[in-house]
Amino acid sequence: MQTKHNWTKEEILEIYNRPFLDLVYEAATIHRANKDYSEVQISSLISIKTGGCPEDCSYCPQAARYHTDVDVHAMMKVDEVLDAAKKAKEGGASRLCMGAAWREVRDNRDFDKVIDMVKAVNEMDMEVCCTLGMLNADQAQRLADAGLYAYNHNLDTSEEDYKRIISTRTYDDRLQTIENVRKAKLTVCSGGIIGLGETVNDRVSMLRVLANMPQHPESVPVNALVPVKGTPLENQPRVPIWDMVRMIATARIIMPKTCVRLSAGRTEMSTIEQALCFMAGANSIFAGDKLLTTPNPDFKDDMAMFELLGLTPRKAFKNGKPNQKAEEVTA
Ligand code: SAM
Ligand code: DTB
Ligand code: SF4
Repeated sequence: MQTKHNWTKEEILEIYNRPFLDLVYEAATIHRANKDYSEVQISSLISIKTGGCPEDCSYCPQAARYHTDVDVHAMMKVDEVLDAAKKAKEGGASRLCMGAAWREVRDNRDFDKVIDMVKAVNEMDMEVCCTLGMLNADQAQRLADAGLYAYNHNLDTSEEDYKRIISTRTYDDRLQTIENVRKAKLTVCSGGIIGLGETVNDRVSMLRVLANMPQHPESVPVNALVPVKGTPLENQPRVPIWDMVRMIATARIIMPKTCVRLSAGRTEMSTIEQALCFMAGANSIFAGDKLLTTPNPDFKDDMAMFELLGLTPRKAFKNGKPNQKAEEVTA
């Protein structure tokens, strides 16, 4: 299937606003054209450096300027990360995503440590993902050389709405890092959050930026805001499940080969609600009892859900390693 990269806002808005069941039916039909539609990719998150971040992302419990209950933690040791990776693998995860509360990567001893972590987890035959903030081209290449599989860098919201949510960096900064990640031939994981007080137009605008990239991100996380006490968005109401399903279905239709990740917010969702998300084309999740700092359903419950819904965890490196592939990774 050819992917399209010249979507207009009107086209995406028309899809997003379709009658709910028509939208889900169309997304499910596209999803089912993929022979592996019942496979779900499982990633486990680990916060290798927690809290104390200089940025002002208004949703984030790790921003130093907000007074949240998050305990600041210095960099974890390589051995601790390996223990967590082992536990995640045993629980069924094929990918480990290491997150750091950094604005950007600096070329210092902490980055050297991350490189060691990437090498060691890669040797365990797990896909390794990092989310460390902004990267330059050399840093992206160093991560790729160490065996990194994917880099997560979310757009979070629309360009128009960005300043309301984050003022300490620009949309262009975000796009530049994604370009650096692409140049190093890493796979791209980039998506956003709904429930920030954005409009439908903002959601569509963000999806359009993702879908019009020269190559679609291999993974698009759709997060529902987890409102955290002490952050400016602590009183935001819970995102309606209908909006979550609409976002997932729209992403599935406009980026048919991408892994669409049902990300933060699952603890507030019933199994039936999650089933609707999988029906609408979600084919990856974060599993493990914690996201970065907030709770997530535990492995046991997720495996019971997989059993009930007839889903299977996807094996690591199903599409080869990023530096070996000639063409776009398929979901
Ligand atoms: N500091 C790096 C950065 O900002 O790219 C990496 C870590 S940051 C915590 C990764 C992503 O987590 C953010 O881009 C945002 O999408 C998501 N996130 C953070 N707080 C969240 C919340 N309260 N609810 C939902 N998603 C959240
Ligand atoms: C993504 O899109 N969601 C994950 C991961 N990428 C790094 C993070 C969600 C964080 C939710 C808030 C927390 O646990 O701190
Ligand atoms: Fe820092 Fe990332 Fe949180 Fe923003 S989202 S405050 S950059 S950890």
